Amino acid sequence: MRMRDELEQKVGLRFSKGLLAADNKEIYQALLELTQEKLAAAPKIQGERKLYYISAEFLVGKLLSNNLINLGIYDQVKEALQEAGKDLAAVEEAEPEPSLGNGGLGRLAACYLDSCATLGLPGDGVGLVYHFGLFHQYFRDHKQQEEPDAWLSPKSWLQNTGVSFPVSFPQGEARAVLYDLYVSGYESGVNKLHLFDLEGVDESLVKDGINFDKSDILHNLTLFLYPDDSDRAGRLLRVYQQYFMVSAGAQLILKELEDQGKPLSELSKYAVIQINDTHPSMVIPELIRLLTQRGVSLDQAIDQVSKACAYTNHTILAEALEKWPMDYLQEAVPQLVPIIQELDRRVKEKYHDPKVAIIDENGLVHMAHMDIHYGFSVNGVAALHTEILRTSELKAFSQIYPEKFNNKTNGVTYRRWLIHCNPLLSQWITEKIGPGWKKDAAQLEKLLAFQEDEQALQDLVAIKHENKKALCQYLQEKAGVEADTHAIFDIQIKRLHEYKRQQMNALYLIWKYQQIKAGHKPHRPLTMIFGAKAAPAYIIAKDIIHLILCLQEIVNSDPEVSPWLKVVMVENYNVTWAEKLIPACDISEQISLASKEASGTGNMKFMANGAVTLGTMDGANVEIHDLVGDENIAIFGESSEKVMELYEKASYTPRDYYPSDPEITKLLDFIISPQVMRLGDPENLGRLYRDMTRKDWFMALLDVKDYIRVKEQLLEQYEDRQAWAKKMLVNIAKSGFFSSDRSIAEYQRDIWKL
Ligand code: 26V
Repeated sequence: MRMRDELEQKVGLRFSKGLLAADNKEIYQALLELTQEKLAAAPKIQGERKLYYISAEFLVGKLLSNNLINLGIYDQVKEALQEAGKDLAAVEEAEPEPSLGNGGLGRLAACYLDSCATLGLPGDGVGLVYHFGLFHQYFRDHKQQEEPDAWLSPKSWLQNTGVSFPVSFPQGEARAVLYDLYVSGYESGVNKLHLFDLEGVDESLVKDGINFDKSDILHNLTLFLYPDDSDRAGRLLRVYQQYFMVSAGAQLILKELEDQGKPLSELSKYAVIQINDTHPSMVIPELIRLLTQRGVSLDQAIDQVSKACAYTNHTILAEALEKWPMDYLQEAVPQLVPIIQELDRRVKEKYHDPKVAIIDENGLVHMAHMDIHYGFSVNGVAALHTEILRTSELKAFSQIYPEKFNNKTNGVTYRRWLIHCNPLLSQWITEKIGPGWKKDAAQLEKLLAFQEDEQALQDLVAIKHENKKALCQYLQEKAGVEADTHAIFDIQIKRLHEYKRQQMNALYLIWKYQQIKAGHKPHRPLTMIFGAKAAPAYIIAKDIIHLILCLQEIVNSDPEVSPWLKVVMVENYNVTWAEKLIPACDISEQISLASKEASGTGNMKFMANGAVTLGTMDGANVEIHDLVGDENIAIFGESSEKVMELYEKASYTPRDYYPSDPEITKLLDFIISPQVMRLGDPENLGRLYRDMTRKDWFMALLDVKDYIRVKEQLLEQYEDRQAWAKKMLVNIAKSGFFSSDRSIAEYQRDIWKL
C-alpha cells in the first residue's frame, strides 16, 4: 500500500476522518501506531549470547523521526504528509519527549542502543520508567523552579508486556511491571528497551512542586529519577529504587535464559551485563542471590556473575562515586547484606590493602569496588579519563587487575545527531561523498578532499546560516528572544555543574558587556546560548543559573549593548532543544576544569555539525584536538596534570586572583553590583560571589583570563569566512571517529564478544 493510503487508513480507523481534516496530534497518534506495527514486524536481532545494558537513565529523546529514519520510510512519510498539506516537523512537535535521563550518561545509553541494533548485535536496555522523569524546569524571578514532568501518556512507545516480577522489601512485596519499547537499528533489525514500573505507583503522592512522601516506597519508587537525596529518607529511596531496578532486571535475565532452556549455571556463556556507572551495581549480589536460590552453588554463582558483569565508570568526582552506609543496606535490602559481606570477606582475605576493600573501616560500601572485583571489565569513557583511572583514582585496582582495565571512548549516533537534526548538512555530505557514511562514519574523512574547493566551503557557510535562521525563529517562538541570524552563535549546553564552569562563561559574558559599555564594539554580534538543569538540591548550581538569567535581562534590555550581544538561557533544556541548537552552532563551549569531565559527548555532536570547539584539554576534547590539529580547535587553560597537582598539594586559592588581579576583580564585583543586586536576589548573588572569591573549588579564576583571551582570538578568526569554513569542514570530516558505531564495535570486540 502507498504510504498516503496507509496513513489515511490509520487516521480513518482511529479518528473517523481523513488526513486532511486531522490535526497534528491525531496524525502523530496515527503515525505512532503505524510505526509500532512496522517495528513489530521487523526482524528481531538474535544470537546465542546477549547483552543487557543496565542503566538508571535512557535519555532516548523523541522517537518518531528516529524510528522512521531507521525503518527507511522517513522520506515516504514526509512526502505523504506534504501531499495532504501537512508538515512532519509540526507533527513531531506533538510528541512528548520521554524524561528518562539527566545528561550525557543517559544519552550515551540511548546512542549505544541505536548502534547495537544498527550493527545487528543482540543487546537490550534495562531500566526504569519514571512517571515524572527528572523534573520540568521553568524560570520565575530569574530562578530555576521545578515541577513534575508529566510526559507519559496512555498511548506511547511503551507497551505493557503483561509480565511482572516480585521484588521484596522489608515494607512488603512490590511488583515490577515490564514495559517494552522497540529499539530500531538503521536499516537493520530491532532490539528492546525493557523498562520497569512499580505496580500501584501513586502519582497523587506528589504535592507542591516535586515534593512527595519519600518513605512510602511501595507507592513512590518510579515517580522520579534521582529524587532529592539531601536527607536520609532521600538517600534510602535511591537504594530502594536501585534495588527495584536490578532485582527486576536480574529476574528478567534469568527468565530469558530459562525460557530458552539454557542452564543458569552457565550464565556467563549466554549473558553479558554492562553496568552503566554504579547505580545498577547491586545487580551483582542480586544475581548471586537469585542463582543460589535456584540451586547454583555460591562459588559457582560468584564465578559466573563475575564473568558476566562489566562495569563502565563515567566520573571521577568523589561525590558522584556511590558509597552506601551498611546500615542503609541493612534497612533497605537486608537480603543482600550477607552476600556483600561475603564478597568483601573474600577480597580482604586475598588483598590486605584497605584501599581496595568493598566495605571500608567506616562501614561504607563502595559500589565501584564491588564492580571491579566481581566484574571482568572496567572501562573509562575517553583516553584521558581511562588514563586517570589507571594511574590515579583506581591505581590500586589496576595494579591487581591490569587486564580488566580498558578504554572505550564515547560516541554518538549520527542517525540522530546528523541525519535527523541537520538534514541540510546530511544531504550535502551525501551529495559530496555518497551515502556510505551513514553506516560507516569513518567515510566522512573523504570530505577532506574539498578543503580547497571554494564552492564547497561556501555551501557549508550557507547551510550554517540556514540552520541559524531556523533556530532564530524557534528561539523567537519559545523564548521570545530576537537573535541576529548573522551573529556568531556560541553555545554551552550540558548539566549545570561547577566543574563544567558555566560560571566562567558567565564571567566572560560580564567582561564582554563591560567592554561594549566601554565603547569597544565587536566586529559582529555575538549570541551566547546556555541550556542546563541544576539538581534541585544543588544550591550553587542554582545560583549560577540565577546569575545567568539576571545577566540575560541586563544585556538584552540595554539598547547600547543588545545589538552586539544577546544572551539566551533556554528553559527546560533537553534532547529536543539540543537537536535545534547544535546544527546552528559556531562555537562549542567545552570548558570543564581539566581532569574533571570524563568525556563529554555534546562536544562530539557539535563537531559533527561543523562547530569549532573552544575547550580545555579534558575528556574527549583531547582526542578531538589530536584529530583536527591546533588550527581547527581553540584550546586554553591549565593541563590536567597541573590541576591534579594543585588538588594534591591543596595549593590553589582564588585569593591569589581576587582582589589582587584588577581585571578579574572587576568581573567578580559586578555580580554584587547594585545593577545586578537590584534585579536579582542578594542572597543568591552574595552566596555565589563568596563562593567564587573564597572557594572556587573548580578553579574558574585559574583559567578565566586565558579563556577570555582565546575566545576573543576565536571570534577574530571567524571574520576570515573562508578559513573558518575550512575549520568547519575539517571538524566534520574528522568526526567519524566519534560515531557510537565505532564505540560499540570496540565494546563488542574487547568486552562483549556476542
Ligand atoms: C552525578 C552527580 C550526582 C550528584 C551530584 C554530583 C554529580 C556529579 C556528576 C554526576 C555524573 C555521574 C555520571 C555521569 O553522568 N557522567 C557523564 O557520563 C558521560 C557519558 O560517559 C560523559 O560524557 C560525561 O563526561 C560524564 O560527566
